[in-house]
Amino acid sequence: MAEDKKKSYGAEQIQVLEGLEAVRKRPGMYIGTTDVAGLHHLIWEIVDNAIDEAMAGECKNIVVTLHQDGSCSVIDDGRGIPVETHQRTGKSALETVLTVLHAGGKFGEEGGYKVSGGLHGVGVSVVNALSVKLVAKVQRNGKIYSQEYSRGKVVTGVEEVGKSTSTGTTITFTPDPEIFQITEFDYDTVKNRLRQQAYLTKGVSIKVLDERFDKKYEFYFEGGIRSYVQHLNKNKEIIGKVVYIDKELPEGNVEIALQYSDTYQENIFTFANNIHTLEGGMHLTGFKSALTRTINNYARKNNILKEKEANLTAEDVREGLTAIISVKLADPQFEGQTKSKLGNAEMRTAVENVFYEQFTEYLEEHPNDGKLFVAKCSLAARARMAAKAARDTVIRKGVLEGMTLPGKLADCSSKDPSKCELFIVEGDSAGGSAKQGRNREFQAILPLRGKILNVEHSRMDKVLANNEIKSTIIALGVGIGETFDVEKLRYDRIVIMTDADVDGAHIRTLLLTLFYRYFKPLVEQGHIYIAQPPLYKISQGKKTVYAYTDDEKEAALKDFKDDTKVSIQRYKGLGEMNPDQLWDTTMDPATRSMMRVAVEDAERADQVFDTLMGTEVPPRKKFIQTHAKSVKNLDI
Ligand code: 0RA
Repeated sequence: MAEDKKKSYGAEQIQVLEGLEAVRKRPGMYIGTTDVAGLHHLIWEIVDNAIDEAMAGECKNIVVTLHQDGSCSVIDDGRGIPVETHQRTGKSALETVLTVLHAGGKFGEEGGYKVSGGLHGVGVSVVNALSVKLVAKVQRNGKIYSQEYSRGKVVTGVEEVGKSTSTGTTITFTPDPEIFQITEFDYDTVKNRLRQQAYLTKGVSIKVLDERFDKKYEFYFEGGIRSYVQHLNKNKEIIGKVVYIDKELPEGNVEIALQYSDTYQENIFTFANNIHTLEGGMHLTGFKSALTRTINNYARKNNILKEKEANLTAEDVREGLTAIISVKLADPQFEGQTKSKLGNAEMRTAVENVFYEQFTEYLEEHPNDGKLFVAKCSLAARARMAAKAARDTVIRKGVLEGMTLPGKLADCSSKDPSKCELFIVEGDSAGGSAKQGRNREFQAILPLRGKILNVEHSRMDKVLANNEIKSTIIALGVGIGETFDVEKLRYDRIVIMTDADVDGAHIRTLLLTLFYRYFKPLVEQGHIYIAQPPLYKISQGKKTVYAYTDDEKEAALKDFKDDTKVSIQRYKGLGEMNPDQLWDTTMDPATRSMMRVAVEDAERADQVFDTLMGTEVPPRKKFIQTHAKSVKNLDI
């Protein structure tokens, strides 16, 4: 018996070591990637554990600090990770949480649903395995305990280091440079994620402090996802109030907030256990069908929709709708290409039934809003029919089908899309330089004249009637709307090349809006890039260097000896560069740098577009003034 116990105890320890060793061998399996996205997963994992405490009603404050020395700490005022001996492992619960895969925070807990966060709940032990140093400090039982680890291995036992009347956990970790290519945390990435988490967890304060750059921010949303919807709609002309539903069911918790605005696009964001389900899933399906059913029933019952009129379609009732759907359930199944589609079928019926019932009740109790919503949807229906007629005419006339490449496109000679690039260039003069400077084998140039149409405020028939957009679509080869086919893309890389000024930033945003709204897969699959032309040419005698930022310019000036004259040329536009210079600095794959556009956060994209494109002028002006200087801030 004693022998048996010993054996299994030994086996446990071996399993623990093997477990964390597996994480270090194949980190990608646990945190997705070891690039900057994977790096930030470490923070999300710990924050998610703290949020679990908040959702259990045990934690009110979370503070994430990015320290000077490259470490990050996450402080919460939850119950504190237990330090008592854990039965199964014979170790303290703290050590178990930090060394056993998937031990998470929820073992031994009764009732309620396990809400796993992070990359689907890989656990704090993964963070420990991938940190060159991790210190866990726990306030609990009137005491302060501390334990240190390195690369998942115990450095010190659980030590009592002081007394405390409060409770909570502080995890401070330094990502391991042997694992991560980049070990520097990004303040904006952290801030955006924390904002989202704060919306999803009402009543909890989440702070981010950046000691490296002396920045800080605090998020606290009493209204939860209701505030989220208000935030998303803040620059829009709203229609009616925010409708809010929060219901606890046997299948889990269903929380929905929605509001209409006078825009044409729909913005629905769904979450399961606080994880953004980008690919949607059962909760979204249930919501959509209940929305259509509720509005049609209400419109018929109140005779706003006449007997002879057709039902409003699912698209009609979603036009101009902003909605957040957040469900929490015991055993979430994540499916799909990026494991971000909720597969639990019981959630479809749960959301559908609850939303149908409660939204119907809302409409009956708020007849004014009811009428406004139906009017908006009916308008969408009429516009849809008119737009379809117009679009059919446009398409019938062969606008896109003829597929004659636009005259101003200087195409490349290779016909292998995987090798080809399309530079979309602002203005004819820069277009001319680009045409002469390019490698015509695989680089095609499409010059655009002046501004393209703002697609945010136009329906597809208008979009298709715009010449600059038409040329772009034909050059891409992918079609649009129902005829869109990403397989037909003629270039693997589509590079937006605009001047480094406010107009350039505007044109770039218009193009990004076009791609985001009508060709989203191109953005999702990473086909869209932004060229990075230099800001300065600095020469002395025969020596020339290009500077892409002001810092680089300063550094270059220091490098030159100051006996002969140094000339600095500030490029105001691409047109000022001759073809060779444009090739050397911006187009040559061997030396250029380009920024790949990623839809990391559709919400932020929408914010950027709304701010830049929205009809309200003051916020737009402000945005351009604060961000026009720095290209990198305009990422969508
Ligand atoms: C295990 C059990 C309990 C809480 C936690 C772990 C916990 C984990 C983390 C990670 C970061 N902050 C955390 N806070 C708590 C339940 C504790 C109890 O029942 O008293």
